[in-house]
Amino acid sequence: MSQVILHGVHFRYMNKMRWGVVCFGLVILGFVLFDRVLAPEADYDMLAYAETYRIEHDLPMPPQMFVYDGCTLFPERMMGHDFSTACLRHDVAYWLGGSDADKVRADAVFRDALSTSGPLGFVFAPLMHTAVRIFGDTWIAKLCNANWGFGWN
Ligand SMILES: [Ca+2]
Repeated sequence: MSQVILHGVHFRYMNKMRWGVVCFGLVILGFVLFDRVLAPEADYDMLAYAETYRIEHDLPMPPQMFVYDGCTLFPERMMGHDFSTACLRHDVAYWLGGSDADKVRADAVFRDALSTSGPLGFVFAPLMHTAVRIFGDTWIAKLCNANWGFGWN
């Protein structure tokens, strides 16, 4: 008898877990869609900057054109901070891609730029740096076409 009850409790728990996973997935999907709708478009100056960056770093031209989507899954401006310059440079580096060491460097440059972006830079810099270190080369970034080396997707 107790085994049946335990089994029932276990079953209900698993059912809730499954719903939790589905809801979490929907929240992430909604967040991604919301971010994609608000994403800015790459203007001529951004494309020129990307090309200059590529030439300066002596990197090959990826087959896909550069696309700037703002700070991926994060606002470009908030609480007196403007992250757009840091995010643009970071996006260009991600568009071009390269080795793991190149990614570590690109993420470090991003962190340093964020840390001087405003009074709370010391909070945002480690937060966003950790996010790009962990998710920058995963399916989540790929879902946004913002993964490491996305010009080569
Ligand atoms: Ca981005």
